[in-house]
Amino acid sequence: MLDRPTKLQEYQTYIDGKWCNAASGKRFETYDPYTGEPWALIPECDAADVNLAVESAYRAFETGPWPAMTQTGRGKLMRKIAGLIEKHAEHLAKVEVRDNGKLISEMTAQLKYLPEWFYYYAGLADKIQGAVVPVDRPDHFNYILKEPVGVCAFITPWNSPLMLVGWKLAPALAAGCTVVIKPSEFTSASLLEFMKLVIEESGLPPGVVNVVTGYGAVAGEPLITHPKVAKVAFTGGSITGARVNELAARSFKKVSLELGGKSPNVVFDDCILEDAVAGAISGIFAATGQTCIAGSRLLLQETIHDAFVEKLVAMAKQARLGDPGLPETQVGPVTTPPQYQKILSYIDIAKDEGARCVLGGGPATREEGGGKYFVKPTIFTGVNNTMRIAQEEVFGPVLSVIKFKDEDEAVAIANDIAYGLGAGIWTRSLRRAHSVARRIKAGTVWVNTYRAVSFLMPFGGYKASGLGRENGAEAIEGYLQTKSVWINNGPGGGNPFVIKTASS
Ligand code: TXE
Repeated sequence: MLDRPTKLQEYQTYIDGKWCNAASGKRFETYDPYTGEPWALIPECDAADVNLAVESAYRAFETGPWPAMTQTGRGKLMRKIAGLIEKHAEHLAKVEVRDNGKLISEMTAQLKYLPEWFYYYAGLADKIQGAVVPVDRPDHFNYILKEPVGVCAFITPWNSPLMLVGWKLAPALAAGCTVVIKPSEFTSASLLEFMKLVIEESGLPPGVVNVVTGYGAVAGEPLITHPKVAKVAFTGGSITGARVNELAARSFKKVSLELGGKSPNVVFDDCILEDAVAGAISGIFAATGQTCIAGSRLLLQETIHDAFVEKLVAMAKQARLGDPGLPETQVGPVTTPPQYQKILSYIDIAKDEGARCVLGGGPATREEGGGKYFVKPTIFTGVNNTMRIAQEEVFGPVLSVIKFKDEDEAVAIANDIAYGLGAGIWTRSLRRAHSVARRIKAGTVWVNTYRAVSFLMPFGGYKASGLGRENGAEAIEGYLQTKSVWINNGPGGGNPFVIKTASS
Protein backbone atom coordinates (compact mmCIF):
# COMPACT_ATOMS: atom_id res chain seq x y z
CA MET A 1 0.00 0.00 0.00
CA LEU A 2 1.27 3.48 -0.85
CA ASP A 3 1.70 6.16 1.73
CA ARG A 4 -0.58 8.99 0.51
CA PRO A 5 0.08 12.08 2.67
CA THR A 6 -2.52 14.80 2.06
CA LYS A 7 -0.15 17.77 2.44
CA LEU A 8 1.07 18.94 -0.98
CA GLN A 9 4.73 18.15 -1.53
CA GLU A 10 6.66 21.13 -2.93
CA TYR A 11 9.29 20.47 -5.59
CA GLN A 12 11.97 22.69 -7.05
CA THR A 13 13.66 22.11 -10.36
CA TYR A 14 17.38 21.49 -10.98
CA ILE A 15 19.40 23.90 -13.14
CA ASP A 16 23.17 24.40 -13.14
CA GLY A 17 23.63 22.05 -10.18
CA LYS A 18 21.24 24.09 -8.01
CA TRP A 19 17.66 23.66 -6.82
CA CYS A 20 15.44 26.55 -7.86
CA ASN A 21 11.90 27.74 -8.52
CA ALA A 22 10.75 28.88 -11.96
CA ALA A 23 11.96 32.45 -12.63
CA SER A 24 8.31 33.55 -12.83
CA GLY A 25 7.57 31.90 -9.46
CA LYS A 26 4.69 29.99 -11.09
CA ARG A 27 3.85 26.43 -10.08
CA PHE A 28 1.29 23.84 -11.11
CA GLU A 29 -0.31 20.89 -9.36
CA THR A 30 0.41 17.29 -10.24
CA TYR A 31 -2.26 14.65 -9.61
CA ASP A 32 -2.48 11.13 -8.22
CA PRO A 33 -4.48 9.38 -10.96
CA TYR A 34 -5.85 6.79 -8.55
CA THR A 35 -7.49 9.31 -6.22
CA GLY A 36 -7.77 12.18 -8.68
CA GLU A 37 -6.36 14.47 -5.94
CA PRO A 38 -3.40 16.87 -6.34
CA TRP A 39 -0.39 15.67 -4.33
CA ALA A 40 2.54 17.91 -5.32
CA LEU A 41 3.49 21.33 -6.69
CA ILE A 42 5.90 21.58 -9.61
CA PRO A 43 7.71 24.69 -10.93
CA GLU A 44 6.19 25.99 -14.17
CA CYS A 45 9.26 26.84 -16.23
CA ASP A 46 9.22 29.00 -19.35
CA ALA A 47 11.70 30.34 -21.91
CA ALA A 48 13.70 32.22 -19.25
CA ASP A 49 14.37 29.03 -17.26
CA VAL A 50 15.07 27.11 -20.44
CA ASN A 51 17.68 29.67 -21.39
CA LEU A 52 19.43 29.35 -18.00
CA ALA A 53 19.39 25.56 -18.29
CA VAL A 54 20.72 25.48 -21.87
CA GLU A 55 23.44 28.06 -21.08
CA SER A 56 24.47 25.96 -18.10
CA ALA A 57 24.54 22.77 -20.19
CA TYR A 58 26.53 24.60 -22.87
CA ARG A 59 29.12 25.85 -20.34
CA ALA A 60 29.40 22.37 -18.87
CA PHE A 61 29.92 20.96 -22.36
CA GLU A 62 32.59 23.47 -23.39
CA THR A 63 34.54 24.06 -20.18
CA GLY A 64 35.21 22.66 -16.72
CA PRO A 65 35.52 19.11 -15.47
CA TRP A 66 33.13 17.32 -17.85
CA PRO A 67 34.96 17.77 -21.19
CA ALA A 68 38.28 17.31 -19.36
CA MET A 69 37.23 13.94 -17.99
CA THR A 70 38.52 10.82 -19.72
CA GLN A 71 36.04 8.45 -21.33
CA THR A 72 36.96 5.85 -18.70
CA GLY A 73 36.25 8.43 -16.00
CA ARG A 74 32.82 9.06 -17.52
CA GLY A 75 32.18 5.33 -17.43
CA LYS A 76 33.10 5.17 -13.74
CA LEU A 77 30.70 8.01 -12.93
CA MET A 78 27.94 6.26 -14.84
CA ARG A 79 28.49 3.08 -12.82
CA LYS A 80 28.01 5.21 -9.72
CA ILE A 81 24.73 6.48 -11.17
CA ALA A 82 23.64 2.87 -11.79
CA GLY A 83 24.45 1.95 -8.18
CA LEU A 84 22.46 4.92 -6.86
CA ILE A 85 19.42 3.92 -8.93
CA GLU A 86 19.69 0.42 -7.43
CA LYS A 87 19.88 1.95 -3.95
CA HIS A 88 16.81 4.14 -4.43
CA ALA A 89 14.78 1.91 -6.76
CA GLU A 90 12.01 1.23 -4.26
CA HIS A 91 11.47 4.90 -3.42
CA LEU A 92 11.58 5.98 -7.08
CA ALA A 93 9.09 3.23 -7.98
CA LYS A 94 6.65 4.48 -5.32
CA VAL A 95 6.87 8.07 -6.56
CA GLU A 96 6.10 6.91 -10.11
CA VAL A 97 3.07 4.98 -8.88
CA ARG A 98 1.79 8.05 -7.05
CA ASP A 99 2.36 10.36 -9.98
CA ASN A 100 1.32 8.25 -12.97
CA GLY A 101 -0.70 5.39 -11.53
CA LYS A 102 1.47 2.60 -12.91
CA LEU A 103 1.39 -0.66 -11.00
CA ILE A 104 3.88 -1.04 -8.17
CA SER A 105 4.68 -4.54 -9.51
CA GLU A 106 5.60 -3.10 -12.92
CA MET A 107 7.50 -0.12 -11.51
CA THR A 108 9.55 -2.26 -9.13
CA ALA A 109 10.63 -4.47 -12.04
CA GLN A 110 11.31 -1.45 -14.28
CA LEU A 111 13.41 0.40 -11.69
CA LYS A 112 15.40 -2.76 -10.87
CA TYR A 113 16.24 -3.11 -14.56
CA LEU A 114 17.03 0.56 -15.29
CA PRO A 115 20.59 0.48 -13.81
CA GLU A 116 21.56 -1.96 -16.57
CA TRP A 117 21.30 0.90 -19.09
CA PHE A 118 23.90 2.85 -17.18
CA TYR A 119 26.21 -0.16 -16.65
CA TYR A 120 25.99 -1.06 -20.34
CA TYR A 121 26.67 2.42 -21.72
CA ALA A 122 29.33 3.00 -19.02
CA GLY A 123 31.14 0.07 -20.60
CA LEU A 124 30.78 1.62 -24.06
CA ALA A 125 32.00 5.09 -23.01
CA ASP A 126 35.67 4.28 -23.66
CA LYS A 127 34.95 2.13 -26.70
CA ILE A 128 33.71 4.96 -28.90
CA GLN A 129 36.30 4.83 -31.62
CA GLY A 130 36.98 6.62 -34.86
CA ALA A 131 39.13 5.12 -37.58
CA VAL A 132 42.28 5.65 -39.56
CA VAL A 133 41.47 5.78 -43.27
CA PRO A 134 44.13 4.99 -45.86
CA VAL A 135 43.21 7.67 -48.45
CA ASP A 136 44.33 7.65 -52.07
CA ARG A 137 47.29 10.03 -51.49
CA PRO A 138 50.58 8.64 -50.31
CA ASP A 139 51.55 11.82 -48.40
CA HIS A 140 48.38 12.00 -46.33
CA PHE A 141 47.41 10.66 -42.97
CA ASN A 142 43.62 10.69 -42.50
CA TYR A 143 41.52 9.81 -39.52
CA ILE A 144 37.92 10.02 -38.34
CA LEU A 145 37.05 11.38 -34.91
CA LYS A 146 33.79 10.66 -33.09
CA GLU A 147 32.84 13.65 -30.93
CA PRO A 148 29.89 14.31 -28.62
CA VAL A 149 27.23 16.30 -30.46
CA GLY A 150 26.78 18.90 -27.68
CA VAL A 151 23.79 20.00 -25.61
CA CYS A 152 20.90 17.54 -25.93
CA ALA A 153 17.25 18.35 -25.22
CA PHE A 154 15.10 15.46 -24.00
CA ILE A 155 11.33 15.82 -24.20
CA THR A 156 9.74 12.88 -22.43
CA PRO A 157 6.20 11.55 -21.87
CA TRP A 158 4.18 10.41 -18.88
CA ASN A 159 3.81 6.71 -19.54
CA SER A 160 7.22 5.50 -18.29
CA PRO A 161 8.82 8.73 -17.09
CA LEU A 162 12.11 7.50 -15.64
CA MET A 163 12.76 4.59 -17.94
CA LEU A 164 12.39 6.75 -21.05
CA VAL A 165 14.75 9.37 -19.61
CA GLY A 166 17.24 6.58 -18.80
CA TRP A 167 17.14 5.27 -22.39
CA LYS A 168 18.34 8.68 -23.55
CA LEU A 169 20.54 9.78 -20.67
CA ALA A 170 22.81 6.73 -20.53
CA PRO A 171 24.03 6.90 -24.17
CA ALA A 172 24.19 10.72 -24.06
CA LEU A 173 26.47 10.74 -21.01
CA ALA A 174 28.59 7.92 -22.42
CA ALA A 175 29.08 10.02 -25.56
CA GLY A 176 30.13 13.04 -23.45
CA CYS A 177 27.07 15.23 -24.10
CA THR A 178 25.28 17.49 -21.63
CA VAL A 179 21.54 17.50 -21.22
CA VAL A 180 18.38 19.50 -20.50
CA ILE A 181 15.30 17.39 -19.77
CA LYS A 182 11.68 18.58 -20.11
CA PRO A 183 9.54 15.85 -18.54
CA SER A 184 5.80 15.56 -19.13
CA GLU A 185 3.79 18.09 -17.15
CA PHE A 186 1.73 15.13 -15.86
CA THR A 187 4.68 13.28 -14.33
CA SER A 188 7.62 15.45 -13.28
CA ALA A 189 8.05 14.26 -9.69
CA SER A 190 10.00 11.03 -10.18
CA LEU A 191 12.57 12.82 -12.36
CA LEU A 192 13.07 15.50 -9.70
CA GLU A 193 13.56 12.77 -7.07
CA PHE A 194 16.00 11.06 -9.47
CA MET A 195 17.94 14.32 -9.82
CA LYS A 196 18.26 14.63 -6.03
CA LEU A 197 18.96 11.00 -5.10
CA VAL A 198 20.95 9.93 -8.12
CA ILE A 199 22.39 12.75 -10.25
CA GLU A 200 23.27 15.22 -7.48
CA GLU A 201 24.56 12.41 -5.27
CA SER A 202 26.71 10.94 -8.05
CA GLY A 203 28.92 14.04 -8.18
CA LEU A 204 28.26 14.71 -11.87
CA PRO A 205 29.57 18.26 -12.53
CA PRO A 206 26.96 21.08 -12.39
CA GLY A 207 25.21 21.73 -15.69
CA VAL A 208 25.75 18.26 -17.14
CA VAL A 209 22.11 17.32 -16.46
CA ASN A 210 19.43 20.00 -15.98
CA VAL A 211 15.65 19.82 -15.72
CA VAL A 212 12.99 22.31 -16.85
CA THR A 213 9.56 21.24 -15.67
CA GLY A 214 6.50 22.69 -17.37
CA TYR A 215 4.20 22.58 -20.36
CA GLY A 216 5.04 21.50 -23.89
CA ALA A 217 4.41 24.76 -25.73
CA VAL A 218 5.84 26.99 -22.97
CA ALA A 219 8.94 25.05 -21.88
CA GLY A 220 9.32 22.42 -24.62
CA GLU A 221 9.29 24.67 -27.69
CA PRO A 222 11.93 27.19 -26.49
CA LEU A 223 14.10 24.23 -25.57
CA ILE A 224 13.84 22.64 -29.02
CA THR A 225 14.48 25.94 -30.81
CA HIS A 226 17.31 27.16 -28.55
CA PRO A 227 20.33 27.82 -30.81
CA LYS A 228 22.73 26.11 -28.39
CA VAL A 229 20.82 22.82 -28.45
CA ALA A 230 22.42 20.40 -30.91
CA LYS A 231 20.17 17.36 -30.59
CA VAL A 232 16.56 16.70 -29.64
CA ALA A 233 15.46 13.30 -28.37
CA PHE A 234 11.70 13.02 -28.08
CA THR A 235 9.28 10.33 -26.94
CA GLY A 236 5.58 11.05 -27.25
CA GLY A 237 2.66 11.11 -29.65
CA SER A 238 3.12 11.27 -33.43
CA ILE A 239 1.33 14.63 -33.83
CA THR A 240 3.59 16.30 -31.27
CA GLY A 241 6.54 14.39 -32.76
CA ALA A 242 5.91 15.97 -36.16
CA ARG A 243 5.84 19.43 -34.56
CA VAL A 244 9.08 18.72 -32.67
CA ASN A 245 10.71 17.52 -35.88
CA GLU A 246 9.62 20.64 -37.81
CA LEU A 247 10.87 22.99 -35.09
CA ALA A 248 14.20 21.20 -34.81
CA ALA A 249 14.65 21.12 -38.58
CA ARG A 250 14.65 24.93 -38.77
CA SER A 251 18.08 25.01 -37.15
CA PHE A 252 19.28 21.64 -38.50
CA LYS A 253 19.38 19.85 -35.17
CA LYS A 254 19.90 16.13 -34.94
CA VAL A 255 16.59 14.49 -33.99
CA SER A 256 15.43 11.14 -32.69
CA LEU A 257 11.72 10.44 -32.30
CA GLU A 258 10.08 7.52 -30.54
CA LEU A 259 6.40 7.87 -31.32
CA GLY A 260 3.11 6.02 -31.25
CA GLY A 261 2.04 2.67 -32.59
CA LYS A 262 -0.85 0.43 -33.52
CA SER A 263 1.01 -2.82 -33.36
CA PRO A 264 -0.33 -6.07 -34.83
CA ASN A 265 -0.20 -9.14 -32.61
CA VAL A 266 -0.65 -11.94 -35.17
CA VAL A 267 -1.88 -15.36 -34.02
CA PHE A 268 -1.70 -18.32 -36.43
CA ASP A 269 -3.66 -21.50 -35.90
CA ASP A 270 -0.47 -23.51 -35.30
CA CYS A 271 0.36 -21.51 -32.15
CA ILE A 272 0.46 -22.75 -28.57
CA LEU A 273 -2.97 -21.40 -27.72
CA GLU A 274 -2.49 -20.72 -23.98
CA ASP A 275 0.76 -18.82 -24.62
CA ALA A 276 -0.82 -16.74 -27.37
CA VAL A 277 -3.85 -15.85 -25.21
CA ALA A 278 -1.55 -14.71 -22.38
CA GLY A 279 0.58 -12.81 -24.94
CA ALA A 280 -2.46 -11.05 -26.36
CA ILE A 281 -3.56 -10.01 -22.85
CA SER A 282 -0.15 -8.72 -21.81
CA GLY A 283 0.18 -7.00 -25.19
CA ILE A 284 -2.84 -4.79 -24.56
CA PHE A 285 -3.78 -4.70 -20.88
CA ALA A 286 -0.33 -4.40 -19.27
CA ALA A 287 0.28 -0.80 -18.16
CA THR A 288 -3.43 -0.20 -18.84
CA GLY A 289 -2.61 -0.22 -22.55
CA GLN A 290 -0.67 3.01 -22.17
CA THR A 291 2.42 1.86 -24.00
CA CYS A 292 3.64 2.73 -27.44
CA ILE A 293 4.21 -0.99 -28.14
CA ALA A 294 0.69 -2.08 -27.13
CA GLY A 295 -0.46 -4.98 -29.30
CA SER A 296 -3.70 -3.15 -29.93
CA ARG A 297 -4.61 -4.97 -33.16
CA LEU A 298 -5.05 -8.68 -32.49
CA LEU A 299 -5.00 -10.50 -35.84
CA LEU A 300 -6.57 -13.96 -35.46
CA GLN A 301 -6.55 -16.70 -38.08
CA GLU A 302 -10.21 -17.43 -38.82
CA THR A 303 -9.86 -21.17 -38.04
CA ILE A 304 -9.20 -20.43 -34.34
CA HIS A 305 -11.02 -17.11 -34.03
CA ASP A 306 -14.05 -18.15 -31.94
CA ALA A 307 -12.19 -20.50 -29.58
CA PHE A 308 -9.45 -17.91 -29.08
CA VAL A 309 -11.85 -15.06 -28.33
CA GLU A 310 -13.67 -17.22 -25.78
CA LYS A 311 -10.42 -17.95 -23.89
CA LEU A 312 -9.27 -14.35 -24.25
CA VAL A 313 -12.43 -12.90 -22.76
CA ALA A 314 -12.41 -15.48 -19.95
CA MET A 315 -8.84 -14.54 -18.99
CA ALA A 316 -9.28 -10.76 -19.39
CA LYS A 317 -12.40 -10.90 -17.17
CA GLN A 318 -10.22 -12.12 -14.30
CA ALA A 319 -8.06 -8.96 -14.35
CA ARG A 320 -7.98 -7.33 -10.90
CA LEU A 321 -8.52 -3.57 -11.15
CA GLY A 322 -7.57 -1.41 -8.20
CA ASP A 323 -5.05 0.63 -6.27
CA PRO A 324 -1.81 0.61 -8.30
CA GLY A 325 0.11 0.71 -5.02
CA LEU A 326 -1.07 -2.81 -4.12
CA PRO A 327 1.09 -5.66 -5.41
CA GLU A 328 -1.93 -7.79 -6.40
CA THR A 329 -3.47 -5.14 -8.71
CA GLN A 330 -3.25 -6.04 -12.41
CA VAL A 331 -4.90 -3.05 -14.12
CA GLY A 332 -4.49 0.46 -12.76
CA PRO A 333 -5.91 3.87 -13.64
CA VAL A 334 -5.43 5.87 -16.82
CA THR A 335 -2.72 8.43 -16.11
CA THR A 336 -4.21 11.70 -17.33
CA PRO A 337 -7.74 13.14 -17.59
CA PRO A 338 -7.37 13.95 -21.33
CA GLN A 339 -6.16 10.39 -21.95
CA TYR A 340 -9.18 9.02 -20.05
CA GLN A 341 -11.53 11.07 -22.23
CA LYS A 342 -9.67 10.00 -25.37
CA ILE A 343 -10.04 6.28 -24.52
CA LEU A 344 -13.75 6.62 -23.78
CA SER A 345 -14.31 8.51 -27.02
CA TYR A 346 -12.58 5.73 -29.01
CA ILE A 347 -14.87 3.17 -27.36
CA ASP A 348 -17.84 5.21 -28.66
CA ILE A 349 -16.23 5.49 -32.09
CA ALA A 350 -15.75 1.69 -32.25
CA LYS A 351 -19.37 1.09 -31.27
CA ASP A 352 -20.57 3.60 -33.88
CA GLU A 353 -18.40 1.93 -36.52
CA GLY A 354 -20.19 -1.37 -35.85
CA ALA A 355 -17.48 -3.24 -33.95
CA ARG A 356 -18.88 -5.75 -31.41
CA CYS A 357 -17.96 -5.08 -27.78
CA VAL A 358 -17.45 -8.50 -26.14
CA LEU A 359 -15.85 -7.23 -22.93
CA GLY A 360 -15.82 -3.97 -20.96
CA GLY A 361 -16.72 -0.93 -23.00
CA GLY A 362 -16.73 1.90 -20.47
CA PRO A 363 -15.51 3.30 -17.15
CA ALA A 364 -15.00 0.95 -14.18
CA THR A 365 -16.90 1.85 -11.02
CA ARG A 366 -15.51 1.74 -7.47
CA GLU A 367 -17.39 -1.55 -6.93
CA GLU A 368 -15.58 -3.02 -9.94
CA GLY A 369 -12.22 -2.04 -8.44
CA GLY A 370 -11.99 1.27 -10.28
CA GLY A 371 -10.90 4.64 -8.90
CA LYS A 372 -10.96 8.08 -10.46
CA TYR A 373 -9.85 7.38 -14.05
CA PHE A 374 -10.51 3.70 -14.74
CA VAL A 375 -11.54 2.08 -18.00
CA LYS A 376 -12.58 -1.57 -18.01
CA PRO A 377 -10.44 -3.90 -20.13
CA THR A 378 -12.30 -3.72 -23.42
CA ILE A 379 -12.33 -6.10 -26.40
CA PHE A 380 -13.94 -5.42 -29.78
CA THR A 381 -14.45 -8.21 -32.31
CA GLY A 382 -15.67 -7.89 -35.89
CA VAL A 383 -13.18 -5.08 -36.49
CA ASN A 384 -12.26 -4.27 -40.05
CA ASN A 385 -8.74 -2.90 -40.58
CA THR A 386 -10.12 0.22 -42.24
CA MET A 387 -12.06 1.30 -39.13
CA ARG A 388 -10.67 4.13 -37.00
CA ILE A 389 -10.47 1.76 -34.01
CA ALA A 390 -8.04 -0.33 -36.10
CA GLN A 391 -6.02 2.54 -37.54
CA GLU A 392 -5.64 5.11 -34.74
CA GLU A 393 -3.68 4.86 -31.51
CA VAL A 394 -6.01 4.69 -28.48
CA PHE A 395 -3.28 4.31 -25.84
CA GLY A 396 -5.56 2.49 -23.42
CA PRO A 397 -6.95 -0.95 -22.54
CA VAL A 398 -8.91 -1.37 -25.78
CA LEU A 399 -8.25 -4.31 -28.09
CA SER A 400 -9.41 -4.62 -31.70
CA VAL A 401 -9.74 -8.19 -32.99
CA ILE A 402 -9.38 -8.64 -36.76
CA LYS A 403 -9.77 -11.94 -38.68
CA PHE A 404 -7.45 -13.16 -41.42
CA LYS A 405 -7.39 -16.19 -43.75
CA ASP A 406 -3.74 -16.96 -44.42
CA GLU A 407 -0.17 -15.73 -44.05
CA ASP A 408 -0.32 -13.30 -46.98
CA GLU A 409 -3.48 -11.68 -45.71
CA ALA A 410 -2.05 -11.46 -42.18
CA VAL A 411 1.05 -9.64 -43.47
CA ALA A 412 -1.04 -7.34 -45.67
CA ILE A 413 -3.27 -6.32 -42.74
CA ALA A 414 -0.31 -6.00 -40.36
CA ASN A 415 1.42 -3.57 -42.75
CA ASP A 416 -1.70 -1.64 -43.79
CA ILE A 417 -1.21 1.07 -41.16
CA ALA A 418 0.64 4.37 -40.76
CA TYR A 419 2.68 3.04 -37.82
CA GLY A 420 5.48 0.49 -37.53
CA LEU A 421 6.71 0.16 -33.98
CA GLY A 422 6.18 -3.43 -32.86
CA ALA A 423 4.58 -6.70 -33.95
CA GLY A 424 3.93 -10.10 -32.40
CA ILE A 425 3.81 -13.47 -34.16
CA TRP A 426 2.47 -16.63 -32.51
CA THR A 427 3.29 -19.85 -34.35
CA ARG A 428 5.06 -23.20 -33.92
CA SER A 429 6.48 -23.03 -37.47
CA LEU A 430 10.09 -21.93 -37.67
CA ARG A 431 9.76 -21.12 -41.37
CA ARG A 432 6.68 -18.97 -40.80
CA ALA A 433 8.24 -17.17 -37.81
CA HIS A 434 11.29 -16.04 -39.79
CA SER A 435 9.40 -15.33 -42.98
CA VAL A 436 6.66 -13.21 -41.39
CA ALA A 437 9.20 -11.43 -39.15
CA ARG A 438 10.99 -10.27 -42.30
CA ARG A 439 7.83 -9.19 -44.10
CA ILE A 440 6.33 -7.08 -41.30
CA LYS A 441 7.38 -3.43 -41.37
CA ALA A 442 8.11 -2.72 -37.73
CA GLY A 443 11.14 -1.81 -35.62
CA THR A 444 10.68 -4.78 -33.28
CA VAL A 445 9.13 -8.18 -33.99
CA TRP A 446 8.47 -10.61 -31.16
CA VAL A 447 7.88 -14.31 -31.89
CA ASN A 448 6.03 -16.29 -29.21
CA THR A 449 6.55 -13.46 -26.75
CA TYR A 450 5.49 -9.80 -26.52
CA ARG A 451 6.71 -6.55 -24.89
CA ALA A 452 10.26 -7.72 -24.18
CA VAL A 453 12.79 -4.87 -24.25
CA SER A 454 16.46 -4.72 -23.29
CA PHE A 455 19.30 -2.24 -23.19
CA LEU A 456 21.02 -4.61 -25.65
CA MET A 457 18.44 -4.50 -28.46
CA PRO A 458 17.79 -1.46 -30.67
CA PHE A 459 14.31 0.00 -30.22
CA GLY A 460 12.43 2.38 -32.51
CA GLY A 461 9.94 2.64 -35.29
CA TYR A 462 9.32 2.44 -39.00
CA LYS A 463 7.02 4.97 -40.68
CA ALA A 464 5.00 7.25 -38.33
CA SER A 465 6.44 5.45 -35.29
CA GLY A 466 9.60 7.50 -35.39
CA LEU A 467 13.15 8.20 -36.43
CA GLY A 468 16.35 6.68 -35.10
CA ARG A 469 16.90 3.95 -32.55
CA GLU A 470 17.27 3.89 -28.78
CA ASN A 471 19.05 1.09 -26.87
CA GLY A 472 21.79 -1.19 -28.12
CA ALA A 473 25.23 -0.06 -29.26
CA GLU A 474 23.84 1.91 -32.20
CA ALA A 475 21.97 4.37 -29.93
CA ILE A 476 25.24 6.06 -29.06
CA GLU A 477 25.62 7.19 -32.69
CA GLY A 478 22.65 9.50 -32.14
CA TYR A 479 24.73 11.48 -29.66
CA LEU A 480 27.89 11.68 -31.76
CA GLN A 481 29.24 13.87 -34.52
CA THR A 482 31.73 12.61 -37.12
CA LYS A 483 34.83 14.66 -37.96
CA SER A 484 37.22 13.88 -40.82
CA VAL A 485 40.82 15.01 -40.26
CA TRP A 486 43.24 15.39 -43.23
CA ILE A 487 46.95 15.72 -42.52
CA ASN A 488 49.30 16.47 -45.39
CA ASN A 489 52.77 15.16 -44.63
CA GLY A 490 54.03 16.06 -48.11
CA PRO A 491 55.28 19.32 -49.63
CA GLY A 492 52.92 22.24 -50.45
CA GLY A 493 49.16 22.31 -50.55
CA GLY A 494 48.65 22.02 -54.33
CA ASN A 495 46.88 24.40 -56.77
CA PRO A 496 44.66 26.73 -54.65
CA PHE A 497 42.19 27.21 -57.54
CA VAL A 498 41.45 23.54 -58.13
CA ILE A 499 39.53 21.19 -55.87
CA LYS A 500 41.93 18.54 -54.77
CA THR A 501 41.26 15.05 -56.01
CA ALA A 502 43.59 12.11 -56.03
CA SER A 503 44.79 12.96 -59.56
CA SER A 504 45.14 16.74 -59.05
O1 TXE B 1 1.64 13.37 -25.63
P1 TXE B 1 2.63 14.47 -26.19
P2 TXE B 1 0.28 13.49 -24.84
C1 TXE B 1 0.58 9.24 -27.66
C2 TXE B 1 -0.72 8.60 -27.18
C3 TXE B 1 -1.39 9.71 -26.47
C4 TXE B 1 -1.02 10.88 -27.32
C5 TXE B 1 -1.11 12.23 -26.64
O2 TXE B 1 -1.48 8.23 -28.30
O3 TXE B 1 -2.78 9.55 -26.42
O4 TXE B 1 0.32 10.63 -27.70
O5 TXE B 1 -0.45 12.18 -25.40
C6 TXE B 1 5.67 17.55 -24.71
N1 TXE B 1 6.72 21.28 -28.06
N2 TXE B 1 1.71 9.00 -26.76
O6 TXE B 1 -0.51 14.68 -25.24
O7 TXE B 1 1.94 15.73 -26.49
C7 TXE B 1 4.81 17.25 -23.52
O8 TXE B 1 4.87 18.32 -22.59
C8 TXE B 1 7.53 20.59 -27.27
C9 TXE B 1 2.63 7.98 -27.17
O9 TXE B 1 0.58 13.34 -23.42
O10 TXE B 1 3.37 13.80 -27.27
C10 TXE B 1 5.44 15.96 -23.04
O11 TXE B 1 6.62 16.25 -22.30
N3 TXE B 1 7.12 19.63 -26.43
C11 TXE B 1 3.84 7.96 -26.37
C12 TXE B 1 5.83 15.26 -24.34
O12 TXE B 1 5.85 16.29 -25.33
C13 TXE B 1 5.80 19.36 -26.41
C14 TXE B 1 3.85 8.45 -25.01
C15 TXE B 1 4.87 14.18 -24.79
O13 TXE B 1 3.59 14.72 -24.91
C16 TXE B 1 4.89 20.06 -27.23
C17 TXE B 1 2.86 9.47 -24.75
C18 TXE B 1 5.40 21.06 -28.08
N4 TXE B 1 4.61 21.77 -28.89
C19 TXE B 1 1.84 9.69 -25.61
N5 TXE B 1 3.65 19.57 -26.98
C20 TXE B 1 4.87 6.91 -26.62
N6 TXE B 1 5.54 6.96 -27.78
O14 TXE B 1 5.13 6.08 -25.76
C21 TXE B 1 3.79 18.61 -26.04
N7 TXE B 1 5.08 18.48 -25.69
